[in-house]
Amino acid sequence: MKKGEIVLGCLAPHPPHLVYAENPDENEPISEGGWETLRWGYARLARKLKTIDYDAIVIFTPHWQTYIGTHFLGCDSFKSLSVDPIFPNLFRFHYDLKVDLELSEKMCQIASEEGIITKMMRNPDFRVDYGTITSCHLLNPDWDKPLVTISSNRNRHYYSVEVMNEQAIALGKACRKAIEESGKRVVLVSSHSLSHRHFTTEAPLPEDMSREHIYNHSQYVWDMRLIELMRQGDMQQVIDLMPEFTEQTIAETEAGGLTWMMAAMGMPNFPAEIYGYQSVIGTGNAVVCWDPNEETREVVL
Ligand code: 2X7
Ligand code: FE2
Repeated sequence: MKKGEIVLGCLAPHPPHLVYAENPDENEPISEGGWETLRWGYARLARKLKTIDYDAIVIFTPHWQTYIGTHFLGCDSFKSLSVDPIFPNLFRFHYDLKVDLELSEKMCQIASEEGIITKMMRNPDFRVDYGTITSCHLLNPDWDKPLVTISSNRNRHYYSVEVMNEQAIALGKACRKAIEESGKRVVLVSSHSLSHRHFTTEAPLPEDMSREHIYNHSQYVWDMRLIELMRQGDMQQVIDLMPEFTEQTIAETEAGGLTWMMAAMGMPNFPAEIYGYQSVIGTGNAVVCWDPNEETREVVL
C-alpha cells in the first residue's frame, strides 16, 4: 500500500459569526452579511481545496474540551442541530456529517501506543462542537468529505502552556504516523483564532461592521508577528513563542491545535499561504494554509 500523506494544513478560525454572515441553508438565523475579508479568504482557500485530491479532513478543535485524555469521533456519522451556547442568536446549524471511522480509530490506536491517553466517542447522539462545524463548513461547504474531529485535552489547565505544547507535539507525531500507515491523503485543520480578547457586549445588529475592530493594539502586534513568521516559513519559532503568545493574548492556541498540526507536518520551514486577517468581536483571525507541494504552493496575500 502507498504511504499516506498530509496534503495540506489549514489554520481555520471558527467564529460562528462567519457562518451567520454566509446565510447557508443549514443555519437558521438570517444576516445582512459582514466579515467579508475573512469570508472571501475562506472562499479562495475552499476553491484551492477543490483542486486537491484528498480522502478526509482531520480537525482539532478547542471547543470539544476533554479532561481525561484525547477523544476521537467514533461513529460513522453524526446528525443534529448545533446551537452555539454563547451566540444562539447567530448559530443554529443543522449538520449531517460523515466520519472517516477507519482513520479515526487508527489515530486513536497509534496515539495510545505512543503513551497518550485516548478514547473513541461512541455516543451517536453526541453533539459535534461548533468549531468543527464552522471551520469545516467554510472550507468545504459541500460537506462531501468524511472527517475526524480530535478533542483538545486541557493540559493547559492541569499543567501549563509548555506542557500543552509538548503533549500536542506528541499527538501530532502520532497522527502523522497513523495517516502514513492508513495510505490516505489527508487535509489537517487547526480550528481557532489567534489573539482572543473579545468584546463582552454585542452591537444591536451583530453584523454592523462599523462596530468591528481589533480589541487592542498589543494583541494586533502579536498577531502580525506570528503571521510574519508564517510568511517567512519559520514555524519552529512560532511554536517556541507559543507559551508567551498564548499567555499574553489569551489565545485559543492554548488548546494545542496549531502545535499539533505543525508537529504532524514536520514543523514547516516553507512560506505559508495567507488568505486573510480580520477581527471578529475583537478577536484576531487569520485564514492560512501550508501546502507541502512546491508546485501548487503560491503567494496569495
Ligand atoms: O469561538 C469563538 C471564537 N473563537 C472567536 C470569536 C467569536 C466567537 O467564538
Ligand atoms: Fe473559539
